[in-house]
Amino acid sequence: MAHSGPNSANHSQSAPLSAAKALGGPSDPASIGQSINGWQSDFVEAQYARYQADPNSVGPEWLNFFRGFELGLTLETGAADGGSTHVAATSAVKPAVATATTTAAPTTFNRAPAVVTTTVAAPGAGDELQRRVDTLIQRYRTFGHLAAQLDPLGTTRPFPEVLTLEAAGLDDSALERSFDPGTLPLDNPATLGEIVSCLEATYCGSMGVEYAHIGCLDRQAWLAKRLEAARSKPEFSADTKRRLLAKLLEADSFEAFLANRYVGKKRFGLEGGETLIPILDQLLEAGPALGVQEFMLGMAHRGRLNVLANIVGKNLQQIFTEFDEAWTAAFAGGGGDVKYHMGYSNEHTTSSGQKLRVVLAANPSHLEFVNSVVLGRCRGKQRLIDDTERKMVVPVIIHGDSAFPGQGIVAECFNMMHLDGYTVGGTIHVVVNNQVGFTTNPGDTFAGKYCTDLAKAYDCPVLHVNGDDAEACAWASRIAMEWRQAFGHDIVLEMWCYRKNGHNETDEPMFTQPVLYGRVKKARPAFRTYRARLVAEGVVTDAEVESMLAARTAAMDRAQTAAKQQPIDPVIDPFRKAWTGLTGQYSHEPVTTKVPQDTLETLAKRLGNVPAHTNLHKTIVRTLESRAGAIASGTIDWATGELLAYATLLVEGHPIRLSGQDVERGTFSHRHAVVNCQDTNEGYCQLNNLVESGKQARFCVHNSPLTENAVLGFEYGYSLGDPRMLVIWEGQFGDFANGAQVIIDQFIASGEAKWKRSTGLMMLLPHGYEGQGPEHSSARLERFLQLCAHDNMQVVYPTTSAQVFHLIRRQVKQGFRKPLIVMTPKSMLRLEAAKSRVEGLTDGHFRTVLPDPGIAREAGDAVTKVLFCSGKIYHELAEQREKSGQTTTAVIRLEQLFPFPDAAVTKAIGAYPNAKKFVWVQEEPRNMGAYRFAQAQLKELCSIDVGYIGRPDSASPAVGSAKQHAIEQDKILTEAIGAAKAGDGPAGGPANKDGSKDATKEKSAQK
Ligand SMILES: Cc1ncc(C[n+]2csc(CCOP(=O)(O)OP(=O)(O)O)c2C)c(N)n1
Repeated sequence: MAHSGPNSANHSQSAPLSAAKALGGPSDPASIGQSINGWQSDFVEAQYARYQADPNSVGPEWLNFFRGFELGLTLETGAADGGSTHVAATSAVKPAVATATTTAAPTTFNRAPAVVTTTVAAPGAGDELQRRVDTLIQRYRTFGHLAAQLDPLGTTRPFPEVLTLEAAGLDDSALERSFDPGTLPLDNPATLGEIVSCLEATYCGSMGVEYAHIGCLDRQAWLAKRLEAARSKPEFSADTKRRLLAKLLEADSFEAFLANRYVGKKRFGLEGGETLIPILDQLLEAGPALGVQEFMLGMAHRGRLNVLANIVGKNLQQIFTEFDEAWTAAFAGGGGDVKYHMGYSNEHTTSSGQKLRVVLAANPSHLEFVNSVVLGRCRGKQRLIDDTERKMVVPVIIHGDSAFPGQGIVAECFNMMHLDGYTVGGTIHVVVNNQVGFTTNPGDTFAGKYCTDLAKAYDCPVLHVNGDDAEACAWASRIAMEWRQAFGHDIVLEMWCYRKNGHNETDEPMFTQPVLYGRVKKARPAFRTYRARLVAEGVVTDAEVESMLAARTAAMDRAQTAAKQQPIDPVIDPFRKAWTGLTGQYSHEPVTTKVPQDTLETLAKRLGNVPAHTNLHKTIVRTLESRAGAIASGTIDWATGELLAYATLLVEGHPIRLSGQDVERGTFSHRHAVVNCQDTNEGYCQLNNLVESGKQARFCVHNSPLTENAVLGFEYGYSLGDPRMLVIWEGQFGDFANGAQVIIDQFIASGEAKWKRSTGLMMLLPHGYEGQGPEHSSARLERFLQLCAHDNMQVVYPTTSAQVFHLIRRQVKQGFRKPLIVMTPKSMLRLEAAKSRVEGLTDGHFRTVLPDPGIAREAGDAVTKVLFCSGKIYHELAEQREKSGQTTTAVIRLEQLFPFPDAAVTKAIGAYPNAKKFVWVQEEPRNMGAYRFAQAQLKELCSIDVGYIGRPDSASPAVGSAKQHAIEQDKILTEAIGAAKAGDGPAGGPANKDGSKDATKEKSAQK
């Protein structure tokens, strides 16, 4: 037998060390025991030398480790044991891809049998045979899933060559010989025949498990133990079996009822995948004993109504009300959504009487985008109930086999699994693999063996299970639940099933999948299969099942009749529980947000605190000193205004979460909410050290991973989970937000209209034309404005630090929750004119419209032209006017663009009775920015016709050349105000009411 041992060309002295590190490295010392924890290369090499001389001279852990390592080497070289590493499995659903695939070499840390071998054959020959048996055992643990019987449609995959006796250097003659079975739950010695049948039963039945990729031996062993002890098929009690049958019956009869009573109506039925219901039910059954108080579910349309009815417990009368379309629009403010997108929540009682909450998040059609929303919502809920171990609120996400590998947000969410600011303690993923996506075959959907392959990159076990075997599915479900609670790590359960009908009930699948559907037509529903099995086992009688069926159908019948007589609002009132006392009703009524000066003074000093024994960068020290002295100086810059808003809210008991890329420092280096020690790099957050600990709420600030999509979804979800926390997402530059456009369109802008779900999420989007090119100028204000209707969100573009102070505080203090979209500054962060006097914070409130501070009240009659604008350009217009000596043009700022402040606008122009000309001025191109929106609103609500000054229509937001930008900007200002007088220096113009002054431009500090 060819042997690729340590002496082969593939072996190098440093290999064991790198393999040992692959076990988890220094951060995962538990993986192989104390002696390896140090990961000293000399030590590992010395152990290996001893092992080479005499395998029994090293301890059992090292023995196992090196044996696994060498096995990996042999498989990598493809010459192991005279066998082949070619796995000739042919997937039933991916013939083109899987036929004669060469398996990737297993990782070098696959666990070898943990018990030291005692030879039962003659010395020498016996050792060698035992080694081959060990190899075989390891191969079943690694590749057994390839031989598992997963397809309920009966397609089989050829038995993989790698699992044959011959490939391991054995043959039938060894079947009666005795060997050490290692950690297999068999007597020692056991015959090879017993070993093989144990392995076949465990790894090649209705469940195939992938876990050899997991980089932690303890976790591999945990799974092996559970799977092997039960041979992947535990003996369920008669009660459990009856429950599984009852859940299948509910799932089956629900679809049958709908198919019968609502012929031709789209419902995206679960037929073919009904075992999803017992799978989810088993999670609910097992959860409470493992500490779960709430399951937070996310899923797409397929089978959603069934889950709502039979897992979440949505009232059948409500569901039938939706089918009958018997509700009025008032049931769901703004028009609602189709029934298979709606969310629900309910209390659930397990068979043993334990209570828990089950929530299904509302979901748009966009597959998988709900995932991060579910995670964020879980995290918010975990914080609310102080679930620090993250075991009480558990996310369960149900995926489709096409969507899971296809949608990038799935990978983004896996990546967040163990990040400090985003972990939820593990997610249970259930992939409903119905072997088709709309009309697309698996071979066109994913590359690789399974649609779930992505999960392996994140060390998740993958349990592939045949949906026709309810008990195997139930067992997989329990393992998933236990794993998640034991390790706080994601796990994937892939249920192989089929889709009985077309993509929806009106679709014809025979157009595109005639062969598959030939088999589907002959398939027996899982309920009937399991029913027959339990009747044969004597667990139930046919008569009992018939009466269960009759009772269920009668209940649905009653609910349908009742729904016709008395339609029930299908949407539950969202302002309950954590949302009690809040509303979704916007109001322009000013909110009290001012703060007394002595409070501001104390907090500013705390914000400027240089922590003892922390060596800070000298620029940071200067920044902090200036913060500490801000109130005394009387002038508040943007960063201090923002931080004082946070600080005042925190000491008033309002927690805040700020997340996004580089938010701790701030992209433009203005915030420094966390300062780092120059010696240790340790971060210190003044906002969490404002007063004695326990007397302030927490400021949770997290630099996010580099995704807009998943993180914005997460923060949106968080804001649903905890409405009293101010949840803020900041874009690096505003235009990066379009990487999360689905979250903005499908959830933030329309979630309230579709699902009655309010959110107080705040988005900070750096915006402004400063010559930085097309990609760093625009937060696409126009897109947000286009989404505005029915007071669905607040869109603002504040121009002073006092305004941002009040704005942030208003978002928490107002009695309603609406998303807040803020165009935020870059260069304006350091603009003198954008600074406010302290009185701007100790007095006043956020003002939706700012009148012109440069035109005295008594000079209003002289004004003949009024410019309307929003944001940064105001300061440039004011500066230009100062330089030009203009006195007949007033500039009115719309600090809030939506909900449109028409009354405030009307009041502001009242100061200029002789104004004849009204113009909207902006720096964005005409087809962008606020112009078209503001023009329509001014016309409709204020009866003002405005002209336009700004950049002409453009396909790209801005030019690439800074010089060209400056020429364009100057043209706008000259057109709006007139030319500046030659030789004018920087302006030091009149102060706003909040104390800010006219412009002196400063350069952006953006790095
Ligand atoms: C992001 C997104 N793209 C496209 C679609 C249209 N669509 C709806 S279902 C579907 C197929 C999904 O297949 P799969 O994930 O296997 O789930 P199944 O429908 O088979 O349950 C597609 C492409 C969608 N809903 N969302």
